Amino acid sequence: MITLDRLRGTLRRRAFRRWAPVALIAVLAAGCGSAGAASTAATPGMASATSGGSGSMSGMSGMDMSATPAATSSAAASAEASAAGDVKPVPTQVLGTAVWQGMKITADAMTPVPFDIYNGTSMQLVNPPKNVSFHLMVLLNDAQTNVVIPYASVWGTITEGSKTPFDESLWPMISRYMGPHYGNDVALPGAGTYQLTLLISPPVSARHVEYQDVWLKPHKVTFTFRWNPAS
Ligand SMILES: [Cu+2]
Repeated sequence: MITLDRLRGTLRRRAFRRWAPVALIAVLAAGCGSAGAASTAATPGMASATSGGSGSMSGMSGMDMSATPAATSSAAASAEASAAGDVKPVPTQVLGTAVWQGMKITADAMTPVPFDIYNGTSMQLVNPPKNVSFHLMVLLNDAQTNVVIPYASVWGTITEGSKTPFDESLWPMISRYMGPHYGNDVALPGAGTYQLTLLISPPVSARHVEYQDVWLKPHKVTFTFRWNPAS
């Protein structure tokens, strides 16, 4: 005899199976107090990212908040790209890992995804840009407990020699299977060896006292990775 609870469980498992391979929608947790103006709703730069004033940011030219975020520039152009279904699956690939004062920093590449940006009032769908390569996900975890560390901000810069195909703030993002992370869709010009630099700005939040002496200044890490687009 099937009880209501068991039926619910079955339905839930079915839904899980159906959606598990399709990590579709990431919804932004908009803790971004500065994004009040509707016109800047798509700017991922968090107020905290600019507060460090640290010399380590000098190389990150894109800190200028007036720079056009990919979200706005790509949203319109990519609507067709997505509709055309030309987004290729990308096996999840680790681009690099590092540990900073007990914080594990992991950069992953995975299949590009559309995501919704919620600014507290309205929702804006962002489709992957044309010629998108992958969804860049940066995960910050306590290296000891593996618990996610939210409320930080992350700037990502990807270079290849003198070229800089990506230089943007990553969105604070939540998703069912990855939890809180920092991400954006990235378009690279092609196969090659690239350098990914992440500028991690400290979590801006109250902290239990075990975290009172760590992550107090922006921190930069650089990974070298090989990108081979699926053919
Ligand atoms: Cu994401």
